[in-house]
Amino acid sequence: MATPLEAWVEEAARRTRPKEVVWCDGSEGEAQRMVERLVAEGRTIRLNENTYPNCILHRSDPSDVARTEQVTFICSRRKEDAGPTNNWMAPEEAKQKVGALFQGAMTGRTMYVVPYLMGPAESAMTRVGVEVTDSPYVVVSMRIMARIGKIALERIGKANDFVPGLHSLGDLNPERRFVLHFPEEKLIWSIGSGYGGNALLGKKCFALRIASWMAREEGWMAEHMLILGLEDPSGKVTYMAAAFPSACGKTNMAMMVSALEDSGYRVWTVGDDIAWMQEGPDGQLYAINPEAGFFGVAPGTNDLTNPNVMEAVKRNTIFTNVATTASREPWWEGMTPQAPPGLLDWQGRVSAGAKSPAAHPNSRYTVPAQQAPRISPHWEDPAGVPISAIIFGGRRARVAPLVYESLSWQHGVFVGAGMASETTAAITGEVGVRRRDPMAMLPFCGYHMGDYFRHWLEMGRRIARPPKIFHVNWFRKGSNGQFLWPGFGENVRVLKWILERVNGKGQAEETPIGFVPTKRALTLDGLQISPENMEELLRVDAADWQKEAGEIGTFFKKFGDRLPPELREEQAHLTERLNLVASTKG
Ligand code: SAT
Ligand code: MN
Repeated sequence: MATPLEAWVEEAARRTRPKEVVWCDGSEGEAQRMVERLVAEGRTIRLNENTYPNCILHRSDPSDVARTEQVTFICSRRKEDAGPTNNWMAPEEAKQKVGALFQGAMTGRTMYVVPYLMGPAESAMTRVGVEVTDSPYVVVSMRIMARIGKIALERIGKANDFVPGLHSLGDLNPERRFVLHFPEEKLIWSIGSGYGGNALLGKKCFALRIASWMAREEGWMAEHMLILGLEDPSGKVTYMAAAFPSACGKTNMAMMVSALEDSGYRVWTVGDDIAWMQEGPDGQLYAINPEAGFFGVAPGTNDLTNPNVMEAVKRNTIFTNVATTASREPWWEGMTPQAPPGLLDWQGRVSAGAKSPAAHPNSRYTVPAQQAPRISPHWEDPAGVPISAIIFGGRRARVAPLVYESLSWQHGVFVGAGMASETTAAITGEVGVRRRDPMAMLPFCGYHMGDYFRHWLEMGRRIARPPKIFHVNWFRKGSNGQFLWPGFGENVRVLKWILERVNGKGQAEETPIGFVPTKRALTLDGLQISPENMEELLRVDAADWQKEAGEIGTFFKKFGDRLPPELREEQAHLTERLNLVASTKG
């Protein structure tokens, strides 16, 4: 008798007709054989063995360089369960239409079976997935991003409970590219892309879209959040989780080298992209990082913005779509002030110099988490780490101050639900347009977002000691168009204030949008910043916020009667508080 896993793999093979089926064990030898295949295929090279040992560069198809939200679907039985923010396709229609594309899609290719764990091996919060794929690049990437092979098979053996994911490169034609989620079946189908979140099915597809559905059913949370620990001078570590849209600096923040190290504030990395959280026995919210590696944006990364990752990516790293120097080292815009001579661009052509970027704006490094110099000793703790603060944020050139604290959990949910950010190169489409991105989950919530807000409110009522909720904005600009805040390691100054607020200290002024630090509350020693800039960074402009509140109200209309009434109330309260300020001033 075949096990359910064997039966599913056989069915996948019958459909896609590969020339062979290889079960991956996750070993180093296997990874080296995959790299040999990749090199033979011609789109992958080994980098300089002396300076970047065991590192490769993969050049993806030029039409396949970012996540494609327009071809990402939630295939729930009922359309309304996918909600207004997701693309929806009926499950039968999806199976027919995309099933036809899978028919014989692996002819002449090898099908790899990759069992994987999302979460530390010993954790009760950990889940199992199995991805079958015809891409060796996906296999070597999954080996870094998740815990693959034997370790996962053992866990399936016991419970026979896994999320299957069928992936094929197909013909890489964007017209025939689909990323499908069947949440009721807990099944993923992806065809036509070999890139990042489209193809590494453990990441966005499982750990966010499918997991968010499971989390609502089972009473936990699957969130697009980094996790970090902030150590204070007494040695105590306080954990925080932060949600920012793709390519807004989650990895840099999680790996931050604190500007306040000398006074005893250090940052420990737990995760850079996804948090699975559940209430612990002591009534606090506990988080695990379901991933085992970082898939970070390369451009802009350097010894100042993220020295920890610069150190981490010097070995055992996969680079995707970066440029290469004459000595076969990776390079990207912002790595060094000047482009080195003899550069090849991300497609392997002689670089056109300043005319177009040598590295693709969404080029990436894929690096094992344990190589991070400041990886937390608790990053694989089966119980997770207790979260004291949840931080929302985005890229906002205007309006949102550097930091503010919500007035309550319910108000914090409103803050998260009304979040907006300017789009980045992480997704196909226009860059720099502002879009509402609730909890940074717009592309990742696997069900109706109105129900998702309700689940957040419900969690707040259930958790005995819920974290405080904050909002940050590192990206506010002055009238000259320059960033007002230096960002990166200096962001620890904001985290320090958040820590103080968590501990019932930290000076704040109550404004209509929440608690904003007083002028003296932020530790600014050693930082060159003018008092005017500081003032502008913390300014809450009533007129700007009236407009913002109105836009949030319009956005909320999308959710119809599935919008929890609490959020409509919060929106009305914000408007009232703003009116009050305007009338007392006027
Ligand atoms: O390509 S991914 O979806 O993994 C990266 C991102 O958009 O955050
Ligand atoms: Mn992400």
